Amino acid sequence: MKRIMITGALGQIGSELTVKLRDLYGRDNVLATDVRTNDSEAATEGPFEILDVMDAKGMMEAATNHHADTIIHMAALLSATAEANPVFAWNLNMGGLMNALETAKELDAQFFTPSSIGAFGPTTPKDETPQDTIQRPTTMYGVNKVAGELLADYYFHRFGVDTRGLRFPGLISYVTPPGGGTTDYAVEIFYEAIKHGHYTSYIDKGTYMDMMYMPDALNAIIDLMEADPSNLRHRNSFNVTAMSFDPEEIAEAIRKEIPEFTLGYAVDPVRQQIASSWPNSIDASAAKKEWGFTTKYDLQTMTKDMLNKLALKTI
Ligand code: AKB
Repeated sequence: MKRIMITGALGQIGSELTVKLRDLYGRDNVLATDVRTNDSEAATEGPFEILDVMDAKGMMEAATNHHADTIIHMAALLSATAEANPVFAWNLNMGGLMNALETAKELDAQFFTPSSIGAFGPTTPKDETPQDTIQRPTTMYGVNKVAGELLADYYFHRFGVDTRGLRFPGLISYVTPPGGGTTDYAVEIFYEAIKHGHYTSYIDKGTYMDMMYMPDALNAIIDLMEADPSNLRHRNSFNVTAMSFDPEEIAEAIRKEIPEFTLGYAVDPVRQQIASSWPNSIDASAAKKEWGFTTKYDLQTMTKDMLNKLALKTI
């Protein structure tokens, strides 16, 4: 049975991934860590430790004591927060990643960390962005993600660490809200639709970005980590996506469930500029070919599920 340690376990992905991994591999085999704690299932229903990913010694100790054979490194600042504090973002995103890779190297552990559509930039082909293409991002987050992909490849080639990663699009979930991302509007819109029947978008109409529903994202992580390494030509990181839409299209999907829903705009120049530098839609064919990536949810099925689940939460 795997022995997994997760960093950033109380974040948007980590809080659901921890629960799913405990269901799959056994509660006590999954150590959740984060710089803070709360009363979520990830923190309270299984092994949990406070860990700052900048603390290399603390990370090594936690992983060694847990006898970890798999490190899942999720702790990072997202794009908008990183842009507001670029020096801190570099130190946290790169320092944390380096410590996690060193831990995986010392313990001969398998390694996963997410990259992002943020690893692309304005000179990248915008439509059906290929797996292997120009990566000259113009955000600190993007710079961190490209450097992180290269670093993870380096640890594979130089030290034989079994590093794997996914370039995630915006992830949509009803469980834990994201914080500080550019794609967060596509989550907020559902909360506001339920609460007020109206949403004011900080991303402008006509701005297309890739998105995926959280259950598909969690399955993608698990499937990639379980994939036969002999089939992997790429490692860090695979393009994955389920859909691409602009604010008008997601509003239209919501209107099929809540006909009176209205959408307005108050565009935030910082996040709009980030969004405009990212692809409209990425090509996930390498992930499909090399380890069988699939998704279950499209825009309408995700919208229906999100609204149903959020409505139940607010009762
Ligand atoms: C963000 O918007 O920063 C993230 C991402 C696409 O990596 N959701």
